[in-house]
Amino acid sequence: MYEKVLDSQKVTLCRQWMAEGQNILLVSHTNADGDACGSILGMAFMLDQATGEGSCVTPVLPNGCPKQFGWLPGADRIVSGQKERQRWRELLAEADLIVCMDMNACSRTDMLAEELREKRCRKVLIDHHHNPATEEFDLIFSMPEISSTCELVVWLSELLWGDRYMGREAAICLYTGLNTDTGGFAFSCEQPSCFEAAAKLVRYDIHPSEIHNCIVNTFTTNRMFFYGFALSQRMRIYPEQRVAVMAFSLDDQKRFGVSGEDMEGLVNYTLLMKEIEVGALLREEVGRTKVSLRSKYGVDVNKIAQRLGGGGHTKASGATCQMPLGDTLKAVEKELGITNVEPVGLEIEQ
Ligand SMILES: [Mn+2]
Repeated sequence: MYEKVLDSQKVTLCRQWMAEGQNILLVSHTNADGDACGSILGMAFMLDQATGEGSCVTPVLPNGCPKQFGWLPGADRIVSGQKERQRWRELLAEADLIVCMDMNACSRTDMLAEELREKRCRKVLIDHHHNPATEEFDLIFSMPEISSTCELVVWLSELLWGDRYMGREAAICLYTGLNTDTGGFAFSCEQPSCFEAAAKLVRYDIHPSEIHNCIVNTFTTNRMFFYGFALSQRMRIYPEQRVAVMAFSLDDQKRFGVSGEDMEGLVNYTLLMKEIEVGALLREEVGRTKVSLRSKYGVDVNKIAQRLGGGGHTKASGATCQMPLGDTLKAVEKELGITNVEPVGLEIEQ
């Protein structure tokens, strides 16, 4: 699969660098999702075997492994750049190979970005986001057309090492990224290769239903009550524009004791409405607002996110706006073609 895209000279070079690596760091983006966690851990399990005696492979996430993916095999190996600042600096100083995964630029690691950019050593990028920062890496495997970084790791590892180092633990991690980045094989999975990668992983004695339970069926009661509040009280629906927007203040979040992690996936609920094509979720943080965008038909929300200073994929993207919630809401609604329109209200017959 993808032999044509994954240039054999680049694959050979990558194999050589990985074999020569004594201290290898696998790094992904802040607020890691299933694909970020899955790709660095899946690759870590394979590199443990592919590297020589005495070499050290360390997965790193800027703000650690999110609680929701703490069950992944190897999650306890992940170093949090933020919480373990000193350890990160030591690891970085020692590193002779850095593999950045599921991120297109060092800036995606926020507080680690500058140190990462300035570090001089071999740097490889394995990713599926648009517009990779080509000047920041020595070797780039960038495939925006592929479902997930985890799928890319499945095919790249096959070219690197055959099936030699694939095993159950790596397969669980990689399947998780495939599952989450496609919303449970619902979008970004138009290519047969996505299912072929899943089929390949399932051969390693992994159980999709168990993984599904770990990924999806995990709500706390508070989170469930918050979703009820979000859908009934905080969703603005614009049928004419085929858009729905949810916005949450810091107070809303405090009231239910929920964090950004708890809102993971909430934006997708907007698209459950037949008439809605584009959904947005705004979450206020101190001094800034995070925006998530989703689209189910032809609208390219990556372009919209880019105009807001962010990016991502055609059907799923995001941005961080350095503005309070109200101003961000105005900016987002303007980008979505909503100006001077009243949202549809909840109509309940008394
Ligand atoms: Mn991804």
